[in-house]
Amino acid sequence: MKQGSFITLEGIEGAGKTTCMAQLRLLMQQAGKNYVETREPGGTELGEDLRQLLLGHKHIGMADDTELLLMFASRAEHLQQKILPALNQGQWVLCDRFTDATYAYQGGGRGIACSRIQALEDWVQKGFKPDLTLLLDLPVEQGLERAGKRSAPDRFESEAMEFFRKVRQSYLDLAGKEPGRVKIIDASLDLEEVLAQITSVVNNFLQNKP
Ligand code: Z5A
Repeated sequence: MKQGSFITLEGIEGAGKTTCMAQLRLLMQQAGKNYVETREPGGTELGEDLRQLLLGHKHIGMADDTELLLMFASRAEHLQQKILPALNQGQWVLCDRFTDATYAYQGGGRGIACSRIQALEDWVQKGFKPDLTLLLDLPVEQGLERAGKRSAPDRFESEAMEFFRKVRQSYLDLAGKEPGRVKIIDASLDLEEVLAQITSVVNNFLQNKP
C-alpha cells in the first residue's frame, strides 16, 4: 500500500527544473523524509535507453504516435520497477517530469488528441497520479534563452517557438483543471524568489501530510 508521496516538477525548456530539484532535495532532508530522485523519460535502465532514443537525433523523423507510445513504455517500466515499490516502502519520490509532460508535449505540442493520451494513462497508471506537481512557468522566450546557454539542443529543444507556446499553454490548462494538485510557480523571477515559492508550497504540503 502506498505510504510515501509522489512529487513532480514540470515546465518548458529552461524553466529551471534541475535547479529546483536541489531545493526539493533540501526540503526533504530538512523534513527527515526518506526519498528517491528520478526522471522521465528514464528512471530505470530500460527507461534510460528509451530516453536516448527519444531525445537523440538518430530518429529525427520519429512518428508522433511512436513518440507517445515510447513515453508510456518508459513510464510503465518506471512505475512498476521504481516509483510504486519506493512509495510502498514509505519513501517519497521526486520526479523530474511525468504524465503532465505527455499532455503538454505530445498533446499540446504535437497535437495528439487528449483522449488517446488519457486511454494510455488509464491503462498504465490505473488512476495513479502525483500528489503534488510544481509547474515552473515562464515565457517561452525566457526559457529558451536560459536553455540556449547550455550544451547542444536535443531533439525536443530543436522545435520551433510555436511548439513551446502550445506546450506552455497546455501546462497552464492542466493547472487550471487541477489546481489542488498542480501549483504554478512563477519561474521568470530571480532564482532566490523561485526557490522561496517552492519552499512555501512544499512546506504547506508537508504540514498537511502525515
Ligand atoms: N518529454 C515529453 O515530450 N513527454 C513526456 O512525457 C516527458 C518528457 C516525460 C526531456 O526533458 C524532454 O522530454 C523534454 C520534454 C520531453 N524536452 N526537452 N528538451 P528534460 O526535463 O530532461 O529536459 P529539459 O526540459 O531540457 O530540462 P533540463 O535540461 O533539466 O532543464 P531545466 O531543468 O528546465 O532547466 P535548468 O537546467 O535547471 O536551468 C536552465 C538554465 O537556467 C541553467 O543555466 C540555470 O542555471 C538557469 N536558471 C534556472 N533558474 C533560473 C532563474 N530563476 N533565474 C535565472 N537563471 C535560472
